[in-house]
Amino acid sequence: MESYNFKAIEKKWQDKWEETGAFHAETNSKKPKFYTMIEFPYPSGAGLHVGHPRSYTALDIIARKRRMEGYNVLYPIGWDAFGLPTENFAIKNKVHPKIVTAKNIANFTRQLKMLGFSFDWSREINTTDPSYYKWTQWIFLQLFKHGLAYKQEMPINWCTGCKVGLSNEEVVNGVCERCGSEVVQKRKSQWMLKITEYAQRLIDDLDDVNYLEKIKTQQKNWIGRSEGAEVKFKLSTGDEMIVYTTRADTLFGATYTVMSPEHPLIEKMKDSITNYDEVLAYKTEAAKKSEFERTELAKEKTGVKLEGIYAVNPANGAKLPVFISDYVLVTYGTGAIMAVPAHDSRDWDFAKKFNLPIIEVVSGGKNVQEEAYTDVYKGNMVNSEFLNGLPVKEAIPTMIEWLEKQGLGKRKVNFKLRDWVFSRQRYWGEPIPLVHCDKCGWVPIPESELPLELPEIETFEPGENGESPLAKAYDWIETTCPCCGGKAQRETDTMPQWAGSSWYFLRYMDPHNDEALASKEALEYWSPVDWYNGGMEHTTLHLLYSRFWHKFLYDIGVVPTKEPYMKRTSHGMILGENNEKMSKSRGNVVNPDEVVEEFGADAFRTYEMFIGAFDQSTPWSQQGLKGCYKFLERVWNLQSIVNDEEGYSADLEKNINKAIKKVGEDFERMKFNTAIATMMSLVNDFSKKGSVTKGEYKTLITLLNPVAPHMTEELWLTYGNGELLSLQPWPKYDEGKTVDDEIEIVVQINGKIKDKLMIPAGLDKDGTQEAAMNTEKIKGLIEGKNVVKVIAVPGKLVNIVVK
Ligand code: ANZ
Ligand code: ZN
Repeated sequence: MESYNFKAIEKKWQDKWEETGAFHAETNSKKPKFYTMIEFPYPSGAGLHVGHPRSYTALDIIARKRRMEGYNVLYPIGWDAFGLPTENFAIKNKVHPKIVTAKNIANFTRQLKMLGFSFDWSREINTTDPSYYKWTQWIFLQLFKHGLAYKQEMPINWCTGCKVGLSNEEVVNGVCERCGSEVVQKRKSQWMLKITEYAQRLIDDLDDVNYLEKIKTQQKNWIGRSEGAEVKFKLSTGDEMIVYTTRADTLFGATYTVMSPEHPLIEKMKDSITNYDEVLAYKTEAAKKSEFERTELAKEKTGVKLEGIYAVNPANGAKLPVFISDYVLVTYGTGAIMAVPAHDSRDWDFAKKFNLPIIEVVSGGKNVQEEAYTDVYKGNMVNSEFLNGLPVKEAIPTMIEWLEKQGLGKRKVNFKLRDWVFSRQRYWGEPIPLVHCDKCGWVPIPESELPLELPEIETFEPGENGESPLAKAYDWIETTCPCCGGKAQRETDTMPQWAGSSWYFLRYMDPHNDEALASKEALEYWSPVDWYNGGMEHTTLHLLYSRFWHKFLYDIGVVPTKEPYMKRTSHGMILGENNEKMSKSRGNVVNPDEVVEEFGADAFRTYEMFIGAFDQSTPWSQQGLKGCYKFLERVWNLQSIVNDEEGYSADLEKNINKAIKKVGEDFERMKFNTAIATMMSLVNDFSKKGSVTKGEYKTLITLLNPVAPHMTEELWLTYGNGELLSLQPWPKYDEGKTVDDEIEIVVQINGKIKDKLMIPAGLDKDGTQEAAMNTEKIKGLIEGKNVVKVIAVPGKLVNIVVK
């Protein structure tokens, strides 16, 4: 027997799989289909991070197991390759982003192939490839034609140093993450997508999919459905101010009102506002703050009273002061609120600071002069005329009905979700396929002109005022209007990085189609994705965006299902040895190339799955990696004790059947670490016994194949049937042979072990308790005592508490 030489083995099998097309997925095969997918990587210059293979190995295990179970499996890979890091690298090093991207992809490809994932490489896609983004642009055009894309002025985070727009993630404590300069809010005209039109359906259809519960919850919270009412307040100027409230019941407790500093009424009423200068100064300050800063709860409240005007409470005619304050956002509800300091903490803080009255309208046994009382489940209405005595939950609808009857308000549902800012003033993204004509406005280019390719330009820096680098491509910009034939200009903004990933799962189904984003046939056969794994950080962005696009495509008859993904799971992060995030600056980044060089891909894969509970963050450990390598070596070395028998031996039969069951079930539940532990313990059983039948050994290496595919294929050459192990059937077990007939339990009295006994395995709680209480020894010990409590843990122990 040769020693375990992963270097020779791994390359050999990777080539073999590729040559034989072992992992090709065939559209319309007679087998049942199984489509599983990981979030395709962004090919960064840093190469593969050890975090990537955690997700990839996990679903590779599932994909490989499904193939063995007889499914036609699609497990694809591609590149989400547009985006900022590449563009910034290109700017700094004066190379074309295309070249940077190609280089990075080559490196990622080498690394992924080195790890032996069973991807169908013939379906590889790249979002920056014009034959791909042709369809990204096509989808955008359909959105535009259906009125779901529009241009609007939006405040963006603007770095005064870099002179570029930044995403919220790039702003840290009000300064630019890269250069440290002040970040201000700047208004820019941006393309927006109306994801809000799908808000309700994006919530409702979560009932039809099998996502981790925490993912559903995060999406629902992000969409933020809120039920309340809009209420009209007359102003002394004769204008009408509409507020949004979820607590219509508290209307009698409103002691002032607040408009957001950007509220359009302010300008309209400027002649009646006697301190308009002060108001304008406040507006300017507020404009500098990001929404995050403005809504921070702990923040000291600020505001300005609009002198010279007042609002009238529609319930009791009380004259209320009107303030502007940055804690009220223009983008939510109606941009104006009725403030009830007794029952809202933000209003309470504000009232204390500005010395405004606090009127209790829900009596909950707390002093509202000292703290806002916000509980809606406890307490009854007071100081509220016709509502008095009602609990909050009844007072809300009663008040809304009253308002509706008087024509003073109406029921209203709001969502926190905002429309999707879809413009980037950047080069390395999909050009937006629209032109602007002075006569016709925004006009889509003809579909026959897609893809609209990025023009070649010299420098990729954004302009002084943050225009896209494309704004300098004059020849490209100037064009004719498809509508009237007159002069027109191309849009110079490009799409955000989220565009290409919003539909890539469809392209994998039919990646080389140039007539459609995918054929009807392929869409029918492969939809939906059966199992999709990815990071929790994508729950509210990518996962929501792609559900939105998919629903739209469903509405216009392009795709056959309402939802893109049937099942969604998520993995935890892999941290540095000392439990911190891996990062270049900390110098704790583990390089997959080095790991594979020293221990091989199989050990790397095994360790990534053994490292800890899959859904939890876990620190890397070189020691743990070595342990996994040792385990594989032991599996390999078992060859020296394999005999010729094909069946299972009597004394190991039970363990093997149990292992098949446990490993299979654990894989399905993503309990990869305990599946591997089960195989480790099986290897121990084999070693202890000193001999293994060929049948037993074959089962072990088949179970291990999805985790460590190279080594097990090599072993199969010696023990198998001459075919690829990857395409052998998944082992079956005999349920009857997976249960222990009898197991031993201990019996304690007041926590001290007093007796042991054998009971039938699987005996329930009551049965276990009864058996334990009735042994001669225990009966004698508890005789005449007062049994206060019995705790029975089936299969383990019974503790009797006596006095
Ligand atoms: C009166 C009131 C009394 C309120 C009370 C709360 C408690 P959600 O659940 O998030 O929808 N609000 C409305 N529009 C706002 C805006 N543009 N900016 C900041 N705050 C706004 O919360 C709705 C509540 O948040 C509304 O109900 C309003 O305050 C405030 F005891 O109205 B409430
Ligand atoms: Zn025109």
